[in-house]
Amino acid sequence: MKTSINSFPPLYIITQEHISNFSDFLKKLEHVLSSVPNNSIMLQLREKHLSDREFYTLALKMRTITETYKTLFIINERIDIALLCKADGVQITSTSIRPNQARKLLGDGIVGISTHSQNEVIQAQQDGANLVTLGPIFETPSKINMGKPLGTSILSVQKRVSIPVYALGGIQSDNIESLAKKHKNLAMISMVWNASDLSLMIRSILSKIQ
Ligand code: TZP
Repeated sequence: MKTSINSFPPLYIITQEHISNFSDFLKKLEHVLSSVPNNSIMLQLREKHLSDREFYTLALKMRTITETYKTLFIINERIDIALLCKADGVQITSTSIRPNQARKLLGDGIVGISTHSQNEVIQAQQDGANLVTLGPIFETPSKINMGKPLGTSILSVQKRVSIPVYALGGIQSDNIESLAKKHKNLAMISMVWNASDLSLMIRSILSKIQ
């Protein structure tokens, strides 16, 4: 899929590292993507517990579904697998190979960087990243070794860069309303995947940020 990388969706959903039953997960994913407008979410596959072969198999199937529903599909860290499954891009960290090196492999694919400070955001843009996640903004149940929450004021860095800054970490029903009033690009794991009705949850989040 070729979607303009200048118009990223407001909601970036990252998988929860719990996928074991691929066919159930893929059915759920297809149901969700068929119920939200095309290109309203971007999806990242981040399942570090899977073997390379399992990860690739799942990525390939997700690529088919995301292509059908015109959803940007990003692979966490594995540039080789992103290339093999023709994903739209990769998400790497601020200590991975530099974005311009990743770009030599990916061509015009999306390069996202996970950042944890304003300086890292600015550096990511200078290095040619297309987007960043910045976090953890709040205390998060999903990743305990991420360090202290950064708080929402750090998101003012969005004014200093032209690439989208996705707030990540600890976004939940008790803080999303006030966060969404200040900042429109949100990334999340548990709030989405722990919902009993995934489609309803995603539509409700989109109504707050679109
Ligand atoms: N990086 C910074 S916080 C985080 C990652 C991967 C976890 C976010 O998960 P949740 O469940 O949305 O708080």
